[in-house]
Amino acid sequence: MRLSRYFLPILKENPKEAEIVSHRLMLRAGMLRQEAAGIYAWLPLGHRVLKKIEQIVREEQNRAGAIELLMPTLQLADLWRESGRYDAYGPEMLRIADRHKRELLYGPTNEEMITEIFRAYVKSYKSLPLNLYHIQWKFRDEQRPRFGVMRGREFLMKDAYSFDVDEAAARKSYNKMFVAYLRTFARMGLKAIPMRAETGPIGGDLSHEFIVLAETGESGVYCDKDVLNLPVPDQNVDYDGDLTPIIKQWTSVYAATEDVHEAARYESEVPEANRLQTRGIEVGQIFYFGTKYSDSMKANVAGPDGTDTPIHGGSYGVGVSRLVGAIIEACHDDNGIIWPEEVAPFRVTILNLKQGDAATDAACEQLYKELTAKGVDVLYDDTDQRAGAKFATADLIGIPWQVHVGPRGLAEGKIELKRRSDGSKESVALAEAAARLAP
Ligand code: 5CA
Repeated sequence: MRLSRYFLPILKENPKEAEIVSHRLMLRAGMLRQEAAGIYAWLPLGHRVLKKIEQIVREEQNRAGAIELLMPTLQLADLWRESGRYDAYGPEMLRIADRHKRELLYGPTNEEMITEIFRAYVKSYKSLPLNLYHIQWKFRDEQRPRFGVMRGREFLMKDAYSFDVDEAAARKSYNKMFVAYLRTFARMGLKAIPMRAETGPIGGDLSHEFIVLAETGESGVYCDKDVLNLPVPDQNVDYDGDLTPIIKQWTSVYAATEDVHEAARYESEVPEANRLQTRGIEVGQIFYFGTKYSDSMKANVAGPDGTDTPIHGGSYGVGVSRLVGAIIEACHDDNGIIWPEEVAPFRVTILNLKQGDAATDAACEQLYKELTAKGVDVLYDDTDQRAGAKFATADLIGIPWQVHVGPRGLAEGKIELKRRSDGSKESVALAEAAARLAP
C-alpha cells in the first residue's frame, strides 16, 4: 500500500476526550472514529488489526473443534421471552420495533437464538458434542461507555455455544475452550490470566474471566504471581485427549476477580511475597450454565436410554474489538504503538527519506515490489513529508519493521532496518533487504 494513496488520518494533537493511552493512540493513529457514544467507525488501519485478531480467534476456535456460523444482529423479542431474559436484561438491551410493530432487539449475546437453532435440528445425543460459534457485532446500551473500544455500546464479539448430553461431557467442552483461550491470547502477544469469576446475566455457577493485567483495566483482581509464568499449550495440544492436567495446573494457583475473591483463602494459600492485587482488562469470559436455557426453551435430545433429556450448555465470549485496545495498553511506548507481529496492520513500512530523488525513489520502488511479490504486507511512505515526520508517523502506527531508505546509505548500497519493538537499527544491503523481511 502506498501511503500517498491510503487513508490514514493521523492526528497531531492529543484528543482531549481520550482518557487512556489505547484510546488516545487509536485516535491519533487514524484507526478509529467515534460516530456516537460507544459507537465507532473502524478506519482502514484499525480495520486491518481487527481482522487480524478475528482471524486468530477463528483459527483457535476451529482447532478446538468449534464450528463457525453467522447469526443476525437483530433478534425477535419473543425468543427472549421464552428464556425469561427479555424483561430480566433491563435497560442494557436496545429494543426496536419494525414497521409491523413487531418487537425486535439488537442482540447483546446469542444463547436464545443458538438454542432455537439447535432444538430445530438436533434430536439425539449421537450428534453431540457440538460447539457452534460466530463473530458478530453486539449491542449493549452501557450506562457509561468509555475508554474507546474497551467499553463500547456496539462491539465485536466471538461467542461460542456448546451442547452436551450431561455435565461431565459439558465440562470437557468447557475445558477445550479454556485451553483454546490460553492459546488465542498468547498468539496475540498477550498474557491473559484465567480467573474465577461471577456469572452475571448469563447464568450458571462455573465461569472464568480471561484478564490482561493493566492499571487502566476495569476489573479488580487478586492472584498469585506464579500464575504469570505458567506454560501455554502449543499448537499440537490434543483437544480430544485429557485436558484436565492443563486445567488443574492453571486453576490450582489462586486467581480471582474481586466479585468472587475470598480473602481468607487468599491469605492462607498465597505466600505474602506472591500476592498481587491489581486491575485488569477482561478480554474473554467462559461459562458453564447447565440446563438453564434448555429447560426454559425445551432443547432436549434423546439420551442413550431413549428418554428425553435437556442438554447441558456453556457459552464462551471473546471481546474481539476490545482486544485491539487491550493489546495497545500492553504494547506501546511514549512514541506510539508497538504491534506484536501476529496482529500488526502491516509487517513492514518503507520510509522514503528523500522523496523525488531518483535513486532513492527507485530503491524504494524496487524493495516495495519485491516485498509485495513475496506476499509481505507493506506500507510504503511515498509522501512528500520531511524525514522527521515520517519517523514519527512510523513509530506512532507501530509497524514492526521500518526500512529507512535515503541517499547516504544508498551511496553504499545500504538501507537501515529498524525494529520498532526495541528500537534497534541495522545496516543491510538493499539487495538482501527483501529476503530479510519475508517471514
Ligand atoms: N454470552 C456470553 C459468552 S458468549 C457473554 O456474552 N459473555 S460476556 O458478557 O462476558 O462478553 C464476552 C466478552 O465480550 C467479554 O469478555 C468482553 O471482552 C467483551 N465485552 C463485553 N462487553 C463489552 C463492551 N461493552 N465493549 C467491548 N467489549 C465488551
